[in-house]
Amino acid sequence: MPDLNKQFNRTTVALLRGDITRQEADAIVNAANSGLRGGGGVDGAIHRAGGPSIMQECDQIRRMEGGCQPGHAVITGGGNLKCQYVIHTVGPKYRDGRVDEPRILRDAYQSSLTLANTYELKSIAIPSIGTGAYGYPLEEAAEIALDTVHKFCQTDTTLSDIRFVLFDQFSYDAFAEKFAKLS
Ligand code: AR6
Repeated sequence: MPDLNKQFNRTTVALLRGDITRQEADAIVNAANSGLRGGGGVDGAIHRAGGPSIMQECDQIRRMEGGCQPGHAVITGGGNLKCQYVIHTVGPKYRDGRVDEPRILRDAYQSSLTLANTYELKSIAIPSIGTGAYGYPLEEAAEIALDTVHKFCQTDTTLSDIRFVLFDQFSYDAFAEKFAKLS
């Protein structure tokens, strides 16, 4: 299946299928929990592949700031990963779509991108936040993810390479369908 990409302003946005822990980028984004305590899914994979230094930094952030609220983002080093940083963000736990889930999901992407910009990063790889253990319906989540990134690219950003790394075919297809409609 081909990687898809489009140019939005000065940023190339790409979709690819794969394991985000294998990506070379300035930063990869983690779909974490508010306690920054690790878990399953992409979070588990990142801590396993990245080694213990990432959790040590998460422990420190928890002690200093109490963790990371849904919709917010924090940054650590990349440990053994092929990235300098991991940006940890927290999506909403999906209930019925009426308790602020869309805004929180949008904020999770926006906070991650803003943090990348603050660190003057050029490349970032992002998974589908919230659509695994947290249960966000995939099509709606894909639309929010891509719309947030699309709008972000209209701002003055240091990011020239934003990659969505989708783990499974369902996620890739859902993102690809929404991506085709963006211009
Ligand atoms: N690379 C890219 N995407 C992945 C990978 C990977 N290696 N592994 C899984 N995914 P989830 P959430 C996809 O559950 O819904 C954790 O326990 C996965 O197929 O990782 O935000 C945290 O600690 C799905 O499409 O994140 C939290 O407690 C997407 O990543 C909670 O889960 C998101 O699934 C967060 O849940």
